[in-house]
Amino acid sequence: MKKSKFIITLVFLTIGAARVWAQAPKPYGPTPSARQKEWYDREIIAFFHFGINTFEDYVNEGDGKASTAIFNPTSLDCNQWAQTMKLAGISTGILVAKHADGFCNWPSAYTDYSVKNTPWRNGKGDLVKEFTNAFNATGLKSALYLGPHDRHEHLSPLYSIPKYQSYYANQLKELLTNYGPIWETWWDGAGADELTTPVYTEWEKIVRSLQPNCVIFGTKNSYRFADVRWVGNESGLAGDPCWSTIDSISIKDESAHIKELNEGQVNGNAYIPAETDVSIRPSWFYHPEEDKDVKTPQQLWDIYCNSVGHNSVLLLNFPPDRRGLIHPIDSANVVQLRHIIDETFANNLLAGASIKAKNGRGGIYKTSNLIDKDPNSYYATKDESSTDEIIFKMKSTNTFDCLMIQEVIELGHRITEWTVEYADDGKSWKSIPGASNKQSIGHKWIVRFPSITAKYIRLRITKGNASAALHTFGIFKQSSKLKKQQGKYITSRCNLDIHNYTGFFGRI
Ligand code: IPT
Repeated sequence: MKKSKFIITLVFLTIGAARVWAQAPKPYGPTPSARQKEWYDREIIAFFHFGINTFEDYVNEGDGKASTAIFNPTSLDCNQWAQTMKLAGISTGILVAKHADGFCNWPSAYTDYSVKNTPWRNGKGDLVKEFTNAFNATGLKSALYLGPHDRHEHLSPLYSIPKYQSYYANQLKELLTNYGPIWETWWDGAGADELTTPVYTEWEKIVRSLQPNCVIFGTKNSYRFADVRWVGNESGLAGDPCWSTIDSISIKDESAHIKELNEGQVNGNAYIPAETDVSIRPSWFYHPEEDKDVKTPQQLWDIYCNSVGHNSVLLLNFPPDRRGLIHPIDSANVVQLRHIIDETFANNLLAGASIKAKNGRGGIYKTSNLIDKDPNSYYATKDESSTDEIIFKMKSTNTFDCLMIQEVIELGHRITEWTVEYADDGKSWKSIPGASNKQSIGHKWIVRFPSITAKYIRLRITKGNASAALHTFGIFKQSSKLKKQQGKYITSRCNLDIHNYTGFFGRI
């Protein structure tokens, strides 16, 4: 063989060997669909409860009898909603098109109980249109809640009759045909026990044919069609652990399965991650007496860490007021949440650390991928290693009180037990409070703890279903803005609309 041929052959053999050696890990168990992946990447979704209840005194579930004459927002402006969400870094909004009272926020052709019989915009208004137009124009995604429970149409116990089923189906078609891309639809389980799976089977066909990318939030009898599940409470708390997998057959009797909804099941047969719905105020609809009870940025940060940071997506509700605007306290607090999130995670203190792993896969799956900011690169262990020990030696000693870790969700839940420790000398390891024997990771897991100062960090993966595949690992110092918040300080400063807000952080 000529020398040049030999060298070329050698090069090809080496490349081939490296490829085999560093082949991508194979997925394990149920994995997310493209829709679920897109949903996870949203992290926070805004919910908007607005309708005829807004104009009644302290009503959160209307009886369907309120007169349409009371619906008259004085300065409704969905651009203000969209701009606020943009400032808060929230990419998607779900508008309640029809709540349990049956009042339609759009001029449905199938009922008179709608905006067309109100004084608002002289009966010519269409809130769904204004909402979707404003969100689309701002580069945000629109989504709609069409409550299956309708106390105006419903002559109990007649949900089962074809008349109601086609009434709902027709409205679903209106909403999914006339308003551009709709990214999520919500089948609230509240009051919907009578609705059977065959009914949802027909409705699901409508969703899938008209809006193939639309994520279905399903509950109870619609559960088998669900892309995402209810988290089991309305307090902003996803479980610990919180697996994206769950046995789909076991959830029909919801009340008997609140724990499974909250925590998922480690080897569940279906991939149906939890969506955490919670209101920024005590109620879902606006009531002026709750202006003093808006969740503070600190409370919202807690909720973020317990939902997004527990492998869930946060669905945070904003109830627009009787003017049809998001109240300035709500706007200010959610924008400050965004500042807190961004400031906390801007600086991974492991950046620049030297990293040693025991069971690295090699090739492109290198340890430095854990601390780069590339969402496509990841670290992986060898196929035969479902455990690992990864030591980070920082350039200098750092103080931190938070850690964040992300798995490669397309490859399924792989890691099932992990622990993080610290040391000054790289030898005498101490556990980080709350970071021992953790279980699920999934899209994102966050742990907060009292401040620690150290130079070495050790991530131990102690059990797994398959080789580990991790996008990100980091330690952080929580935003200094959290400390500055004392009691009602934030809310007392923010009494202007978002347009004119010059509060705590200056003009935004
Ligand atoms: C609860 C429903 O039972 C559940 O299916 C889901 O839709 C959830 O609401 C959404 O928050 S009822 C509520 C009063 C706990």
